[in-house]
Amino acid sequence: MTDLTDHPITRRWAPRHPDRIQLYSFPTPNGVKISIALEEMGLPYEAHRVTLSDADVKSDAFLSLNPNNKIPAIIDPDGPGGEPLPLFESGAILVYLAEKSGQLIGTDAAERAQILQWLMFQMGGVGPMFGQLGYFTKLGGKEIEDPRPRTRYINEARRLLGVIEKQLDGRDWIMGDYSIADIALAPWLRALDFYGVRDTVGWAEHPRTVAYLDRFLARPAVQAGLNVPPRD
Ligand SMILES: N[C@@H](CCC(=O)N[C@@H](CS)C(=O)NCC(=O)O)C(=O)O
Repeated sequence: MTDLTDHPITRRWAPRHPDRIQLYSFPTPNGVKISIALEEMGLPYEAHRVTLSDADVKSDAFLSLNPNNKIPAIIDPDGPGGEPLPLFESGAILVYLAEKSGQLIGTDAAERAQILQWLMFQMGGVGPMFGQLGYFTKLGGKEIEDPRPRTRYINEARRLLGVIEKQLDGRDWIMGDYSIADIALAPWLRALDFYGVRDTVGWAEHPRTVAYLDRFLARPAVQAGLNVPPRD
């Protein structure tokens, strides 16, 4: 691909500003990571609304960008070597954007490695576990009578909250200065409210985590990115 408009996704979601980073997303905890990062880094972008319905995420057009049928995904028309770069998986996109902008990924090799460590903690632990808790509590799995899946994810969410609470002792952000690890983590903490499980997981017993989420939500770039693209 030498030009953004060569990519099949542009036939369904046409760029109005082909010089900007194209974001294909929906305002879920994974989706808003990227709009928030783009806002924080001041990178020009254009957001396209890809809903979670099969007609969108499982369309041939979207699968041409992410064969794993999940938002978010991007195309940077000005990728490495000036070539367009398509990318999916929110963690990979965050690292790419941080390296492109030279922001929010630490200032030396040790900080960078530890920021990536907390980013992976979110990607492999908090996201999947909180997501399953939401599924078995509020979404499709809430009618399932067997208590074991719900109990497992409640216990795991509580345990992960305990890890975060301990890490935030004496820290404003999860590792060093504000970084892509916070942009990955905090939207998932916010989702506990949406899933209606704050009391179940003992949210109020984690005061440093409560203050951390408030600190995150008070950032203007976070507020700007939270509803991008609009839900409807
Ligand atoms: N590991 C992926 C997870 C992305 C993900 O789970 N996206 C959800 C919305 S939050 C989605 O697109 N679901 C649609 C589907 O699975 O059909 C990432 O971090 O980008």
